[in-house]
Amino acid sequence: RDFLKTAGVGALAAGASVSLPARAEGPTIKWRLASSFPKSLDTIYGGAETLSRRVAELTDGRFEIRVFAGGELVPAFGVLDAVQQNTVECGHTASYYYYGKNKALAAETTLPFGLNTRQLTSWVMADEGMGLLREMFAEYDILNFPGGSTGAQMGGWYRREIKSLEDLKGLKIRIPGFGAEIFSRLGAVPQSLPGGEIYPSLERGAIDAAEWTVPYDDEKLGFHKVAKYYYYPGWWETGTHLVFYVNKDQWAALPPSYQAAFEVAANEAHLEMLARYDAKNPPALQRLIAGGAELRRFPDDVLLKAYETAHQVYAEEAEKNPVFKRLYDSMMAFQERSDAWWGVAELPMSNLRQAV
Ligand code: PYR
Repeated sequence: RDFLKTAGVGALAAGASVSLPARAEGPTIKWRLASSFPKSLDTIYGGAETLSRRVAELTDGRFEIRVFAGGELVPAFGVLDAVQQNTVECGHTASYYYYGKNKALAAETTLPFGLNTRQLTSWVMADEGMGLLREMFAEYDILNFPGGSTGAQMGGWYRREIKSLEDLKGLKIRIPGFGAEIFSRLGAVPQSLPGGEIYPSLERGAIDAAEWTVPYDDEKLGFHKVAKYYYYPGWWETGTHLVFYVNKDQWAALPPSYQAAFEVAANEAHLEMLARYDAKNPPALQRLIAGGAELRRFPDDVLLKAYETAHQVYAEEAEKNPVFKRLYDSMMAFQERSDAWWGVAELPMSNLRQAV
């Protein structure tokens, strides 16, 4: 931007004449956005702030989106209902919080052992993902937009060490979406809690373990103070996507240039969130380990059984849920093509760098 300012001054100084076209006046529009996330998590909650700031900048302040944290306007897991019912015009959330309504919604966020973040973004933006997702969300009178990504997540914090599948029996763990269903089939007792409510439950022993996202957030939430073992890989969150929801009628009432501003700002928020996490996670993980967190890989029997169970769950769901089947088949076909390419270029390259 400084460069543009300087270039502008130079052009004027050189005597170029600049005539600005008259700006079309747009209406003043004020929206409220209900987030599922707590304000303390600047990166994930910040996705909505970026959207709001950029939309305002792109419309000369005429389109204002006020952001409310999880629980402020509506419950953290009430965002889909609130946008569908037009209680708020838009929201920022993770669709797998609505797993109970339709498991297909969870596929928009992430699937255990599924696509990584880049693959999921590519499926959504450059393959058939967006078209299929828009069809699904039309049933809720909602339009979905990319809302950021955490990248691959960690496997969470455990008070007790998980040495084998046996150790999952009866384990009370906070975990959302398909991950919760798989953990339950492995003998654990999953709990559904919004981000802002996890720490107090773990601290008072109401749960034995909790997963949220990645080291930068996990450190902020303080899980390391009450559970020592930090597990990887987070096989149920291979590239978690957040999402902006917009009520269909509210969207239709926007001038096209405001719609374009919203789309541009959502895309920027999507990219920016992942870039921030990728920059902030490495030092956060180092700090956590230096502070006493014990990093552990899930045992092989857990990973193998979880993989097998995930595919059983998908097969059962695809059998009875045509919306899920369409999304799942498309994602799996994409994953097969994409993995073949990653196996040639990205993976060997990063393996080589780590090995030398
Ligand atoms: C979670 O709720 O677990 C997320 O990763 C956002």
